[in-house]
Amino acid sequence: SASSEWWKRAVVYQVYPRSFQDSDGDGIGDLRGILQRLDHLERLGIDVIWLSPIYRSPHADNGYDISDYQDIDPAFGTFDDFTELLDAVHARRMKLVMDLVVNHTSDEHPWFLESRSSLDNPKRDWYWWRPARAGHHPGELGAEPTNWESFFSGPTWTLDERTGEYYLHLFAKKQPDLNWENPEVREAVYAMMRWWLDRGVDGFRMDVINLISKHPGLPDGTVTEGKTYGDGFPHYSAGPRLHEYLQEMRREVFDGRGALLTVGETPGVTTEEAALFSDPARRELDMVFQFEHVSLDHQDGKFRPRELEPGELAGSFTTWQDALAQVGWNSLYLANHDQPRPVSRFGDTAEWWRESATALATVLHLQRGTPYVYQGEELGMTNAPFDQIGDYRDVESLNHFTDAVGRGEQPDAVIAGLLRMSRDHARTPVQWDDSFNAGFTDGRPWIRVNPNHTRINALAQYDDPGSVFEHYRALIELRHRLPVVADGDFVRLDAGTPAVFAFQRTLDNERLLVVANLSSSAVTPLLPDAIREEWHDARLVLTNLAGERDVDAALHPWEAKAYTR
Ligand code: ISL
Repeated sequence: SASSEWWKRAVVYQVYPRSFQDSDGDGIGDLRGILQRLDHLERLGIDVIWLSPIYRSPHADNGYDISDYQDIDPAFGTFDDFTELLDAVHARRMKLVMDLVVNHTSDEHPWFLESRSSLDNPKRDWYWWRPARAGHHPGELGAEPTNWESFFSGPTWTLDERTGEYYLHLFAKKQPDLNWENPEVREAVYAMMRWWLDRGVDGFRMDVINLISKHPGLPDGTVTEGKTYGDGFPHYSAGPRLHEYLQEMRREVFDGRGALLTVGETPGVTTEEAALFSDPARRELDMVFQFEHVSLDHQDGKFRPRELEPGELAGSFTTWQDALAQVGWNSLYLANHDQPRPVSRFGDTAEWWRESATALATVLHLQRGTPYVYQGEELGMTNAPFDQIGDYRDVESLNHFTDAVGRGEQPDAVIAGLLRMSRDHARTPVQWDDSFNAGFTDGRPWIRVNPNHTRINALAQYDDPGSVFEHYRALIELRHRLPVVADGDFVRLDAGTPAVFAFQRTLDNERLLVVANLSSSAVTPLLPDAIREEWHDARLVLTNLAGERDVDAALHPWEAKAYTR
């Protein structure tokens, strides 16, 4: 029903608490800091906050390694702080969605401590333990049970000396994978989820949820030339019981509860799978995050990226719009805490910073689906100029550096890759104003503040009608005001040049036309005659430049326009 699908009209804002706002001067963002900045979110007009993990954690992966699912990490505050934040968010008629990280726990979680304590511990089977490969001694080179490479470099298996067996970790050594085959694991996770919902949270963003079912037998992956490890992805993703688990979770956790949001993070998901996950009739998830558009520039791995060809980004968006047109629902995003800043990656920070940040936002937000804004994106924050390894904090970047340099790559070349693609670009503190440390902290920030905060910051953008912030605010307002933005059909239009992304949205008698130049050169779109006639003299509802108003006028670099009829 319409009310249960409230998220079709919603815009979600992701808060990465460590980098959002520090309230106590320890240099780490916290819950009271978020409370202090709720005005910013209300001003922007978002409906939902997705809060990255705040649970107790050793912070090997900034909280994506959880040692207690039902407690707040002291670095972020107390449970009372959390309750106060949740109440304040609700008082402003916003919702709060939590991050759910249940593919793995921390190796310091009591479940894992028990599991590793002996071969016959009742929780032994809660994780993936395997002996050394046949014919190998534990600890020997190549003795790992499979040849899979971890997301964060090196093997996915670590030997535990005490019992002489290996445990599986698709991510860091300190993130052992839970064994979802074991029904006790699933019941413990569901009970924990119900506990949070009972406390009033409004749903979950589910970390790497398509990795929870592994293919039994755990076969080796293919080793491509020049690589030490194999690609285990086909064997540990989208396993045979994945949909069964999600349907079970839906029954055990969500049935009979009110207006919640569930969004799965699903790296490598295909359009066909995404339709299955988000088909309401199948009762799994409301929507998933797909990764196609944020993988287009990966070439020889993510740290050796390539430039995109004109039109590639628009082409990928169109594929997903078309694929989920009848069944399922798209989530729309350019950024999150794992991705470089979109204006640096897809736009032009040299000459067209403001124009490209707003053009990219326009084509994203005016698609069909639920848009997600990542903190600082609404200010046009850029990648950080981190040219020394000491600037970096992220476990993925640091492991990659050690690994690549260990294999003989030049440190400078490895840094060049990090300068393009490190997750730390998303994790520099939010730039609130032009003061020392950008208003983020009175102390020493855990990661360097981007020096361009003197130019790019929230305070400078509020109430400036030409600012990136005001453009995001206008896009969000348009979605709330016009049903066609939220739910209209999407049809890509041929604009005669791949640099221009043009599309039409239709809902009953309401129509929206978007024409955007996603390049740093001026171009003249050549729209189909019928479209030009129909939209001649139409009402321009949104633009990022004071250019020509006609639908077929020449477009300035990164000019984006939206019309309604
Ligand atoms: O950024 C990536 C590495 O290149 C992605 O592959 C990322 O690891 C993947 O999308 C899973 O991300 C999620 O789970 C990770 C955590 O580090 C990420 O922050 C989280 O978003 C493990 O929990």
